[in-house]
Amino acid sequence: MIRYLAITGGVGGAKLGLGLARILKGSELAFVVNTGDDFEHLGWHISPDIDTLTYTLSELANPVLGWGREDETWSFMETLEEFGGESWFRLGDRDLALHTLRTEMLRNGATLTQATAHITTQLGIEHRIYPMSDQPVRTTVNTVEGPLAFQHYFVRDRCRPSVTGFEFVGIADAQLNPKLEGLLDSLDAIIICPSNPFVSVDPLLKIPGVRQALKASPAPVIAVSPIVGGKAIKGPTAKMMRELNVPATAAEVAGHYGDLLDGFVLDEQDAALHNTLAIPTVVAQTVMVTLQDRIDLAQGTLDFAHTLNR
Ligand code: FO1
Repeated sequence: MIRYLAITGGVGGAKLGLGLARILKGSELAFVVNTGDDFEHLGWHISPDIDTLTYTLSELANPVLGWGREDETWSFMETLEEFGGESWFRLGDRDLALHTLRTEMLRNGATLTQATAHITTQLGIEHRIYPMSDQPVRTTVNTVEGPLAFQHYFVRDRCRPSVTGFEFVGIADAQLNPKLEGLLDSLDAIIICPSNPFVSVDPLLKIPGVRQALKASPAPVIAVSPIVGGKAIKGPTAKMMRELNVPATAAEVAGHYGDLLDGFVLDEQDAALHNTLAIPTVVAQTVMVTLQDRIDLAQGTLDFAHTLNR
């Protein structure tokens, strides 16, 4: 029976996801993944956060970038560039096989959940990866230069424009992945991995009824801080917080999730915040460099979860 649900977004979330997957069997742990970063590009349906987790769990991920595949070649991109095509979003030759397969399945009527299950099974992944919703939700980043589709903000413009807020287009008509509804009552813990709270986790939490459903689950909800010593390990979380005029601190991330949380995992660099928040905290090494770091943080998070009774 699935006892643990991990909520992930991009690269940071997938790192802890790998640690959890090394400890818990496929029958015990499932993942729910942000699809707000998804987009249609050059004719393909791209689901970057699902793919980052898929490649990470199947140990095919590019170890330097964190996204895409290792041992990648770029003939398609180079040739597209020669034609003057759009090449800001780097799609490797091997990676394109996945996007082609998924796009074809979706065109033939499969849901994103079905396409993801097929791909992850083919890659030998024993854990279930559930898109947060089968309905399209598309994150728009509002900036001082105007609204930008998420990948235009993140990849094309390298997170340069100053952020003023976020919109999740389609959210009002999205439903939580029905595969998750039956799970929530029997969970031992819900773990929010160290992903960007604004653009990786909020899209899930803003699906109508989801926040309430997670809160109503008997399982404690624990978040691992994506902010360490005032900085994001990867990505624009700290920059976004500064631009939104909130302090770029772990305490602010905990405050952002508010009463959803039953516990919060702080990094050693933020040990001074221990016992200063309204909820229980634990201090751990959250900066994951090695595989053992990922496993240790996963184990520490699970041990902490077991101490929290709702
Ligand atoms: N991230 C980049 O910074 N540059 C890219 O060219 C890029 C291409 C890409 C292709 C497939 C894929 O699954 C992910 C890709 N990513 C790229 C990562 C991705 O866009 C972001 O990490 C997430 O959307 C943020 O969580």
